[in-house]
Amino acid sequence: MKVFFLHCFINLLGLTVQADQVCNGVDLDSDCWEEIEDRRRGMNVALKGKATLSNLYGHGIAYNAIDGNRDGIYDHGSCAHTKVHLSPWWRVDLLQKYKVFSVIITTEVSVPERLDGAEIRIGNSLIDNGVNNPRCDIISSVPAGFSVTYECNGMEGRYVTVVIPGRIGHLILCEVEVYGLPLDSKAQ
Ligand SMILES: [Ca+2]
Repeated sequence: MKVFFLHCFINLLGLTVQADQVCNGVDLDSDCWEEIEDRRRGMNVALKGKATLSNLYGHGIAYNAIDGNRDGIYDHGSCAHTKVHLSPWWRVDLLQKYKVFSVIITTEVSVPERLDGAEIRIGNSLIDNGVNNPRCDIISSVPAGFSVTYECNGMEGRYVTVVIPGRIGHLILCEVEVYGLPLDSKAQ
């Protein structure tokens, strides 16, 4: 047991917070450690994706949410922004299927409540722009300018869609990070 724990600790230097989140209260000999190893190898795969949104407001192009910059001030040019309409959505095409462990959302600083009730959808379908793919989580509330992690527990898919279902409004996303591993690498 001691050797196993030491092995995990060495591999996770600098990532102990992440380890605590995953394995808190879980026996050290459980599958939990395998999950941590998966997370350690996961990268922000959204950076290499192609983003799109339901329609464009101002200079808030879809790419701004995957430009690697969490700046939450819209005028700085790093947030994606739709016009006001029913069920606005934003989507990133990861270009291949991934096992997604988590999604980190950074909201805009002045009107973060506009994101309340948004849903994170992950899957392989583009029907209805991917808004009906399996749901990872609902964004209940993100403090202004904060980045919040949503655990997706290895959901599989090529497309990650954020949608505000059934509400008329703007959708503003300053950064969407998707941490996962290509499905092909999991099979090796
Ligand atoms: Ca950004």
